[in-house]
Amino acid sequence: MKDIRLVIGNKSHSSWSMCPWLLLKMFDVEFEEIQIALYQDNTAEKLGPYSPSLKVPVLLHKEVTVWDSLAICEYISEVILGGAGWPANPKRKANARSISSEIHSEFPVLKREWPMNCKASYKLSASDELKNEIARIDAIWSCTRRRFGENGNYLYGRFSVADCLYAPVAVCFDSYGAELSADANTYMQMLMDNPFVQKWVNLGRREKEPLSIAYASSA
Ligand SMILES: N[C@@H](CCC(=O)N[C@@H](CS)C(=O)NCC(=O)O)C(=O)O
Repeated sequence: MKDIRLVIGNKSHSSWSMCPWLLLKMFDVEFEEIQIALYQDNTAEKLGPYSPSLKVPVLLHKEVTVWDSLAICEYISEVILGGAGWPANPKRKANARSISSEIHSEFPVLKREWPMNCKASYKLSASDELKNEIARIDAIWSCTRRRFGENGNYLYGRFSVADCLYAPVAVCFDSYGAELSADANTYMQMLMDNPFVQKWVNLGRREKEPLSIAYASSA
């Protein structure tokens, strides 16, 4: 058994699982992936031994259990990467933590109306509420790139936890054809070209549809 184990859900739909998975992959950390199919009759029974919240993702490291995607990314950065998951400069780190918390806790309309589905590739219209949320994300991406992105293609130049949190958003925007500014579109395309994002999306495309989602989309 490996020292680090990450419990995730279906790659096709589990946006939160993607965040710590991408962080571990980008920093070349060896880990064991434990995948549990969501929305099945036995999902809670299978998650029970690992997850206090009965949700994914969960990180198991030696005697420590961490759940909730942002807490897991914080733990990985601090304990496994020696802090390298965040920009080193305190001002940039504070900014990166703010935009990561914002996508984690806000944007209810995006999460409800345009949920991540790696298999989806069709234009969806956006309600006015959703357009406002997309505009806010566009501003976050464009301003962060302009202010802090001088040393690379990611939000703070080199890859950070903030990019992990926004990678599932890029998948949603790409799937449903979000209308973005040129700068935000360039960042979205760059995330979609990341080899580990591509790997996640391709594996997600090959998965069987979770039952409840299959019912919902055929109703
Ligand atoms: N705030 C949590 C949300 C976790 C969450 O909602 N996970 C979903 C999959 S992406 C889940 O486990 N759903 C199963 C369920 O609700 O039964 C996080 O950031 O990790």
